[in-house]
Amino acid sequence: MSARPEILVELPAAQPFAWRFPLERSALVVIDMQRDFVEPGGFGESLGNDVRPLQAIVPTVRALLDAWRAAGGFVVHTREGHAPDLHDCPPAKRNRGAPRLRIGDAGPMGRILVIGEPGHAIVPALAPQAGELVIDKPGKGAFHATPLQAELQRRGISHLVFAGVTTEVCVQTSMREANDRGYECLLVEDATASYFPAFKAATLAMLTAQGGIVGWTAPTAALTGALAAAARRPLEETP
Ligand code: TIU
Repeated sequence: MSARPEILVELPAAQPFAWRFPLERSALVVIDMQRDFVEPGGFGESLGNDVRPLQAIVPTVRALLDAWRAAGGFVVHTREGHAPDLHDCPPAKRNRGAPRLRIGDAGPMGRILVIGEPGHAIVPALAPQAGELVIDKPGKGAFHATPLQAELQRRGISHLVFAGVTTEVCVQTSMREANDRGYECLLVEDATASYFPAFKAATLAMLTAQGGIVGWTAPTAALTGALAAAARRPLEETP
């Protein structure tokens, strides 16, 4: 029996320098592409935000997902939300600020950020498929109070490619948690969005500063092109 050669996906133009990842030990982690953040009437809008910058990335995240799935890569989706009795929502989170609707209040898409409500669902275009992991998280980070670390370790995953919303809140928190746990991390620049474009730009810059202190970034086209090239390579190299 011959071992299958490891597929290495090369991103020579990643920031702050070239990145490569072994596809079979990598996961695409799509953070919180939920109706509550992306659509009018949800949590994001209740905080006073314009959701249009988040809506704008849905086709790009879909293109990334399509390419990752076509390459046979493992996909993780996260959803921020709380149990109906809100036992996992600290008062410090529920009572913060002066939103129009608080977590647990009834809105046009059901109770805000409550598991099982329509607004808690991932937008239909990015719905999880069979075999993909869905992580429900009560915090901003994907590792806090979730089984994510155990699930990744069980699969031998060492490299994480992040997409989703919002760049400086749940995506950045999750990437920092992952970096501290020893994962090699890359954020896909145009497959993430913030309600505040300046915060997105600052986040991309601070993650990659100081020699990639938190990780790397690259655009979707670099990922999709590299995945396609990696898929072709073994065939081309076969005499
Ligand atoms: N998913 C996520 O980023 N949760 C937030 O609350 N983000 C905000 O930007 N408010």
